[in-house]
Parts: sequence; C-alpha cells; structure tokens
Amino acid sequence: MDRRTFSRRMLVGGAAAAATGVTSLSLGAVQASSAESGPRTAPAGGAVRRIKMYAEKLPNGELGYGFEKGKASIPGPLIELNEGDTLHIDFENLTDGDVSLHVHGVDYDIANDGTRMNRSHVEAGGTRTYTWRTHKPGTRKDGTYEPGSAGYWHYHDHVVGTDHGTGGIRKGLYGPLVVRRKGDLLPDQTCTVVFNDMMINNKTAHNSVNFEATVGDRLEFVMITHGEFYHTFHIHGHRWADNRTGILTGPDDPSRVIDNKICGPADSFGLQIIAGERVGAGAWMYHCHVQSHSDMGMAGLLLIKKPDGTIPGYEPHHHGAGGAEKKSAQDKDKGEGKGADEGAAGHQH
Ligand SMILES: [Cu+2]
Repeated sequence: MDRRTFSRRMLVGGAAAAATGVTSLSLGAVQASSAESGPRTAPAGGAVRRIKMYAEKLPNGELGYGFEKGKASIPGPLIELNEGDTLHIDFENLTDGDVSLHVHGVDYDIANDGTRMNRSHVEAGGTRTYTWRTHKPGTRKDGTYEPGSAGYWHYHDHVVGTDHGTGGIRKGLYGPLVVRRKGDLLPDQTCTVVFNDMMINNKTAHNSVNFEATVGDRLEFVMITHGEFYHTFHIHGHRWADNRTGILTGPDDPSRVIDNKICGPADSFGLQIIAGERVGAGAWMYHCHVQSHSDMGMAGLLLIKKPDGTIPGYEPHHHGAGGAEKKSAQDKDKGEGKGADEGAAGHQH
C-alpha cells in the first residue's frame, strides 16, 4: 500500500462521522501495512460506534440522507462495518414529512425496523436512534452453520409516499452499506451505482454518473437496484466473481466469473476490480444491458487514467456513454454529481 492510499483510509476511519465533508463511515478499518504485504485487509469487528445521520430535502425537491446537515446526497453516504460491529445512528428528520431508516442484511430488532407498522419511523423534525448489529459466522446450538453479516447491503426509507417507502426511494432516500469479514480486501475507492427506475443515482439521461480512477487502483462497486424494473449491470473490460466479495479466492473457488449480472428491485451486490487490469486506461463504459434502458441513458463511464493523468482516446464532449455524456468535466468544475462526490468524499483523496 502506498502512502496516498493509507492516508485515504485514515481519513475515512476513526472519527469519520465527525470529520467535515466525509461521506463515508468506516469502523476500525484503519490498518497499516507495508507496500510489500499486498492489499490492506479488514480487521476483526467488535467496535461499537455512534454516528449522526440526517434526512433532508434537496434544493430540487428530492430527498437525501447525509452525515451532516446540508450535506445530504443521493445515494446516501457509504456505511462500512466489520462483522461484530454495532452501529447506533442518531437520526434526525429535517424534512417536512415522516421518514425512516430501514436496513437490509444486518441484525435489527422490531423497534429498529423503520416502518410505520411498529412506529419506528420519525416524524418531521423528530429524532430517533436506530441500532444495527452485525455478527460473525458461527455454529448454532443444533450444529448447523450460521452465516455472518458480511455482504453488500443497503438502507432506505420505508414510509414516504406509502407504507413501503415507494415515494422516499423514488426521491433518493437510499444508500449503500458494506459489512466486511476479517481479512476481506479493502478497496482504494468505493463506487456506488443505484439503478432506480430508469435512472442511475437519481440522475436522468444526459447526466451520467462517472467515476475516476487510476490504472491499478483496487475499485469496489456497490450495485443496488430500486424501483419498478429489472436491470442488468455490465462493466466493459473487467470481470468479477459472482460471490459474496466479488473476488475469487483461488483456482478452486467455484464461483462463476462474470461481467454482467441481473438485478431486481432491492437486490444488491458488490465486486472489486483492478482498474484497467490487462486492458489499460480508457473511458470504460458501465451500463444496464437491457438495450432500451441503456439507450435511454442508463449508462456511465469508468474513467481510468494512466499514472500521468491522461485517458487515451477520451474526449469528454464527444464520447458519451449512450445517451449520457460529458458529466465528468462538469463534475470536476462544479463539484456536483454523485460520481464526483464518491471520489472526493469517499476514498479518493
Ligand atoms: Cu435496465
């Protein structure tokens, strides 16, 4: 691991929630290792952490979650836990209606369900503490194997619009959750892609969500689907394993290697790739492979730079991804768009 990578990880670990501008929470993931020892790995879990989280109305009328007031984003901030961690979320509703926080994949009791059925939602201006717990794999009393919490999960509202949160999800109240197992490889950067109806991260066509990386970076994708449609997620030039981590553990790992995966509403999965491995730098597309969907703009770019910062063959204003184009330059200029947010506020700098 190089020094730059280490400092990135330092920034998102420890007091992540309190640090300004940081939209990623990582519990205890700060771990030093030398460049010779390979990728950094997730430590053992067991931490208990308390963070603040807000639901806010965005200037364009959409809704978002954020770790700080005025910093809500779509998708909401990345939350990273290690198996065994407990997370207390002091949640404040800054919108003018009821909202909630409902999570997939981890352990929560009925009081933390985030639904109206058990009054675990939050009224306008109200607060509530949600507690999420995670556990390591183990053996039940009956001798059967119990899986751990590790996985690529997500959270979302469950009360806006309907008792199923249909309006909240449509307006942007969703976000990624990664639970790691001790020893899982840590990425240099995590990119969240949410197929929500016909949008990516609530961006419509011609506002494609792009991500930037440098050849050799270990890139992690958290892919989540919401809304009314089934989609397929495809990345050009790269492949991953269809298993919990998206990484093959060795030659005998039976997981299928794929570069395209079907995903239905509320599905989520994750994967890691080495940017440009064997194929080099370039503006690599990722998109939904349902043809009419990609034609309608469900596409973005993975802008993989050479070490000198250049992207061969890439002209931002002429090489769009399907119906979407030139978001990267705009992102850099205005600092807007989730692609830029991910990089700047997540793990990139
Ligand atoms: Cu699609």
